[in-house]
Amino acid sequence: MQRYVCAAAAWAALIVVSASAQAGFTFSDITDWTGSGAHEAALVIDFNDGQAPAASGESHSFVWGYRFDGSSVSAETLFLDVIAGVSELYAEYDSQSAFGMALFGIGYDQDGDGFATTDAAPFNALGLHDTDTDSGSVQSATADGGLAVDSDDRYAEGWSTGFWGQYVATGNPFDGGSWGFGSGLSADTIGDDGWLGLSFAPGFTGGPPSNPVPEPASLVLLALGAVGVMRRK
Ligand SMILES: [Ca+2]
Repeated sequence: MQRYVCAAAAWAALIVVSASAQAGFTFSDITDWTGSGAHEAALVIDFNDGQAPAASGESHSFVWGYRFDGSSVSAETLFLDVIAGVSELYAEYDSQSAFGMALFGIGYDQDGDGFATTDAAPFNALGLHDTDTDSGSVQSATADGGLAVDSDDRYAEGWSTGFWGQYVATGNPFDGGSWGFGSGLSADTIGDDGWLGLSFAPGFTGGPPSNPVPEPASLVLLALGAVGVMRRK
C-alpha cells in the first residue's frame, strides 16, 4: 500500500514540475550566451520548417542570449555578433541592400558535425556570407531554394519565395509581453532585457516566433508526466 502512495506522490511531483516548465520561457532558461557587458538581450529564431526537436509535431523556436554595454544595441549588430559568436549558427545576407541589411538565410548546425547548404553558400570562418561581396550586381541571386545538406541541420532562406519576418519585444513575449513588427535589422535597436525575433515565412505566410524549445530535462519530465496521466486513467 505504501508503495502505491509513494508512486502516486512521485507522479504528482513530476506533473507539477512539468507544469512549471511550461510556465513561460525566460532569460534564465537561455543556456548559450555571446558577448559581454551589463545588459542582456535575446535572439529568438523560428525556422518554421515543420521539424520538431521536441518530437511533438509542432515547430519550436531556438533562443540565444547576448550581453552588451550601453543603453541599446542595433538589431543588426546583435544578430551578426550572435551568428559569429555561436559556431553552430550561419547566416546569408546582403549588408548593403536598399533596405540596409537584407537577411536571406539562417542555418543551424544542430548536431554539431558541420554545416553546408545545397547551393554551397560560401560561409566564412564566422559562419557569415555577405552576398554584397559576391561578384555580379544581383545580390539576392542565391537567396532562394537552398536547403541544409545534413537532414539533422536546420536552414531556411528566401527573398522571392519567402522571407525572414523580423519582430521585436521589450517585455518577455513568452510571459505576458507581446511581439511587434520590426522595422528592419539596420533600423531597430534592442535595449536591456529586449527581444529580437526572426521567424521564417515560407510563401510569405507566417507570424511571430513560436514558443522556444523546452530544455531537455523538461522534455523528460513532460514525457514522464504524460505516462503518469495515462496510468492514472
Ligand atoms: Ca550538421
